[in-house]
Amino acid sequence: MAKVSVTSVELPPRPQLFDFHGVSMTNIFTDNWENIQNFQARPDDILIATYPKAGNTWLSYILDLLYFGQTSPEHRTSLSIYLKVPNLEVAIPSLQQGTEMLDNLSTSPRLIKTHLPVQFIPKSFWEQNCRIIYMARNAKDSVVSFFHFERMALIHPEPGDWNSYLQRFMEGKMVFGPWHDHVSTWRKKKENYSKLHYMFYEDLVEDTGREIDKLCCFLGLSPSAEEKETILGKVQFDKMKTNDTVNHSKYRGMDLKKSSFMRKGKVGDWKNHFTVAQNEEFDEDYKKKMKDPTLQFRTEV
Ligand code: PPS
Repeated sequence: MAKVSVTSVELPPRPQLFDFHGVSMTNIFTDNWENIQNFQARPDDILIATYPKAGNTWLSYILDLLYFGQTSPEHRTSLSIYLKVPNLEVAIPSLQQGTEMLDNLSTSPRLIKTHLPVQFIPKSFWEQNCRIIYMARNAKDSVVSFFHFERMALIHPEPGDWNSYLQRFMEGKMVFGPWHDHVSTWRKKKENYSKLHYMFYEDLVEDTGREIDKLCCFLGLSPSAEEKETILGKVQFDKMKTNDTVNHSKYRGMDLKKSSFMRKGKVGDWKNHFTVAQNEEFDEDYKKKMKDPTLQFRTEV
């Protein structure tokens, strides 16, 4: 079947959540399951893993610039990030599936985006001992960002109103499952998998340069001071917001009248959404679910 571009594709109706091996998912991310599970990772592949809305696009763009910013041909800089860093699990009808895009990707290393919980990662990534970067974002800002995203992202379920959305987030009935399990089980994986760099969105906001240095250390890269300055300039929120290759503004699947992909990029926007009562209930629920004292999130910087 001829594949059309993501800027012109006719979209299916909004999908429904269903239970998939114990995790809420939609068919957009499970239809290609056999190919996902049999995906052949290469030793130099780099997996960029996050729960939805934790800054995957930001990290993907940083890595793309670190690896290919200096050397890539002119045409590459005008390619959308979803083509340069394909999403492993995505399978939108009539579009190329993530695994197919990755099989056709000619870069080395391949940069690969995923939101899958750790137990769903294809086994070849572990077998090939690939480098994996996991970025986590605090739960309150994650749910706010996810809510606005699902209002506009037509390949996601209808979010409903804010209060019911927040309840559903606490119940873990979100695409890719509960936030609490996602961030905790990925963190646990660090105990027996050394090639996992676990980082926080809040730290990247606080000091992007410092976090890029840590990333480079993990990846074995040593960009010049000038290269680093150039990258820092390009990955600022305001710069990315007006950059069509990363702001998803050309993607038909986003109803830009409802929100924007590069929405606020802040730590603490949850304060503009949570009522006092919602905040108390959320904190109570959080305490019951997040028992690991070594996994601490900042809700303001
Ligand atoms: S997705 O759709 O799940 O892949 O979204 P993801 O890219 O993981 O996360 C989107 C949120 O990341 C914010 N973002 C940034 N914040 C600060 N600085 C920069 N440069 C940046 N780039 C992306 C983006 O604005 C989304 O967060 P919210 O809170 O909605 O603004």
